Amino acid sequence: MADLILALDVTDKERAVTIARACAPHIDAIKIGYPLVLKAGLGIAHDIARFGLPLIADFKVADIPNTNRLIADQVFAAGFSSIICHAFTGRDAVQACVDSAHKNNGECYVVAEMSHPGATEFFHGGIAERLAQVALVCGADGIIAPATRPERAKKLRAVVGEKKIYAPGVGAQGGDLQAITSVVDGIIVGRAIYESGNPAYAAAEFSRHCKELP
Ligand code: OMP
Repeated sequence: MADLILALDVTDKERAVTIARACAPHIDAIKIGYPLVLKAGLGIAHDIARFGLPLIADFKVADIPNTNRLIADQVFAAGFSSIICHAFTGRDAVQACVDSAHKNNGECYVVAEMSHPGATEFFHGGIAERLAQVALVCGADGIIAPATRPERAKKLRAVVGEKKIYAPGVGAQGGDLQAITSVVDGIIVGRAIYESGNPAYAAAEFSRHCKELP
């Protein structure tokens, strides 16, 4: 059983709100990031948060600690409940995001390994494991691991233990829903829901699989 997180990467504000409203009964959280916020403005966070679901800010924050803190504080002031950051910047930078999140009763997720084909160029060879270790040391709430490589998500599970793992890559990126759901705490799905003819139905179907599987 895993949570279903909708990656709402549409850029039209009205469409985003319509899809969020339609999918809300079937999903456990909504993730938005640069595509929607840069077009619709940061205020879109409040418009989406009113559907009552956790709202994840996917800005993959990757700056010096002070700038990370300034970014994260704005994210939580805007109505988000979680933030995603990178960890290659080092422990102090990740710690700034984690501290801001916890000060604001929110959560921080750290990218351990990405889902796209090119991610193997830098994340493999022990790097993802080290990034996951940074998440642990900093007290982050969880990591992001690839649904496109369930065997890697399993390896990262061995590093983070009970910490949450959210996995993008099912659907448009070709990840196998069945193979990943038993390994992680949540799957992140975008295009396979919001580009489908009936996003609410697609979300309900993903949700049914997420909740049915062990
Ligand atoms: P779809 O490929 O349309 O399902 O969207 C996946 C979502 O997850 C997008 O918002 C990506 O930016 C995000 N994502 C990845 O696809 N791969 C990663 O490694 C990390 C993320 C993420 O941090 O959410």
